[in-house]
Amino acid sequence: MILVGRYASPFVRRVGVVLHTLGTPFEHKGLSTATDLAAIKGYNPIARVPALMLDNGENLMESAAILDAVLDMTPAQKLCPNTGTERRHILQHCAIMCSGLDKAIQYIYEPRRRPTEKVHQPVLDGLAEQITASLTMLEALAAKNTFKGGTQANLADLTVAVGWFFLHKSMPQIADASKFAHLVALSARCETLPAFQACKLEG
Ligand SMILES: N[C@@H](CCC(=O)N[C@@H](CS)C(=O)NCC(=O)O)C(=O)O
Repeated sequence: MILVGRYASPFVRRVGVVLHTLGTPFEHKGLSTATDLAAIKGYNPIARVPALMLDNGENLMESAAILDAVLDMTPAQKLCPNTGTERRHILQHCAIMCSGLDKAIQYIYEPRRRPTEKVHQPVLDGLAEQITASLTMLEALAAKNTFKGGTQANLADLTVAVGWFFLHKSMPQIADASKFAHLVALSARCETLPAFQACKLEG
């Protein structure tokens, strides 16, 4: 298997962390959407990461669909049950984090991809509000001890920990540690795990 994309992307990192947690062997190609677009298109013509090339040459895209396939190929996995209420909750918690992350990526791209005079502050403010809503929902869940993290981590714990780490690093004014204490604690319980250490952010 080949995982394509830099761990600076939380979507790539959550796939890398899951692969390491499961003990699935893979090669990591840390290609950047900023500098390696042609190479990335060889794996995903839509030029987005993560992409995962399976050993049979099939290319997968979108972290949720990639992880669904990876878990399906790992029958003994304990990160997410195959059916039932717990599965629904885990996938919803991943969705809350990934929705916030989608908005965070837009927040980062907005000023980079437009001339300065075309950056519209109300758009950025709206995105910041959506990112905050995602974090507020997750903090409330974390306060109820939803995310065990550490060696008991499930797919949602791993995703939320990866997401928080990215958001706090890239936009601390929104992902303010003083407002999201339970997410900070979850992150601390996860970042020391070997799977997280194996997927350190580049640069
Ligand atoms: N929903 C996607 C989001 C992936 C995503 O936003 N990837 C970014 C890097 S963090 C990317 O490829 N950006 C390039 C682009 O969308 O043009 C997933 O879960 O995989």
